[in-house]
Amino acid sequence: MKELRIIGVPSDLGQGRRGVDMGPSAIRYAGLSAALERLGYKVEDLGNINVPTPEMKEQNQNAKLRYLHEVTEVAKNLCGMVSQVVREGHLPIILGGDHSIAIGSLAGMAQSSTDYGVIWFDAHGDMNTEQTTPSGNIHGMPLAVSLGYGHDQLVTIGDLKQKVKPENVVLVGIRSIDEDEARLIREAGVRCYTMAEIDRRGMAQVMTEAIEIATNGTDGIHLSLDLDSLDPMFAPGVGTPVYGGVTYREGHLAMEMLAASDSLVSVDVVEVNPILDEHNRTAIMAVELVESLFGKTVL
Ligand code: Z70
Ligand code: MN
Ligand code: MN
Ligand code: MN
Repeated sequence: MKELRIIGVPSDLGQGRRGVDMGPSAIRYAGLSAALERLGYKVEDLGNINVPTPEMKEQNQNAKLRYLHEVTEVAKNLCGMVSQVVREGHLPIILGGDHSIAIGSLAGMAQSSTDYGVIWFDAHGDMNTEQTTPSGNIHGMPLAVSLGYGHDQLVTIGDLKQKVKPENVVLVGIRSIDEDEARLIREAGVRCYTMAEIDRRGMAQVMTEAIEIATNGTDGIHLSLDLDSLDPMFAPGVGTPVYGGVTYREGHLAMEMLAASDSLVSVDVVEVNPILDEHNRTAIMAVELVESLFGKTVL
């Protein structure tokens, strides 16, 4: 059983709305470490990465890549920390923060010499570039960046330009894609399981295929878990809720199947926004999903 290392990344630089920087606190307060220890893991919390405060920064930002410089610095720091954790033989649990932090997670994993696939659990594709983004928010771009598409400063973090092979990447839970973003998803050749396909074929079949794709020829799976993948009924505390999402049980089933596959090498838990939440339920939901991911069962 690998030891677990928690890394907090209190960043809201990748998106427009403040509050998601408090995500790591909210998830810790919901009892993450204790829950994992109850499952028998040795857990060490490495604390938070230093993230600049937007109010300290000049307003004169690139409108298509807001806070590019700051997002880059955070990603570089996280990259170093993640690769060190993995080289020491431990499994990193990275707490966001907005989804832009996954740029650093995947760069760190790529540096660690683990060959991995990615399951990107999200309402959104996160496959925008500065050419296609409607918002300029970098949290809409991290999967594109990790596949080598986007601003040079972002794609060159860490050693390799392409952090993961597209044939080992799957999107799950998708129901909101921008027009020009759709083209890149098709061109890049990543498998996209929309909510419509989950409705039709069921989460069990979708996850069987997703795990197969992400493990094919790799050493394991990085799960990038955006809490807005869930229906807002179960996870209201997110910046961009989208109706028609993954249900409570579908979410747990997906995590339970990942646990059973025994292939997890790293995980991000992102986009929990305590300001928009109700009594911390989204952070509690995040902890419950992580418990299933690390093997919690009823009996
Ligand atoms: C939109 C954009 C997004 C997460 C929202 C939204 C992207 N496609 N990603 N929430 N996690 O602005 O690029
Ligand atoms: Mn996302
Ligand atoms: Mn490698
Ligand atoms: Mn999302």
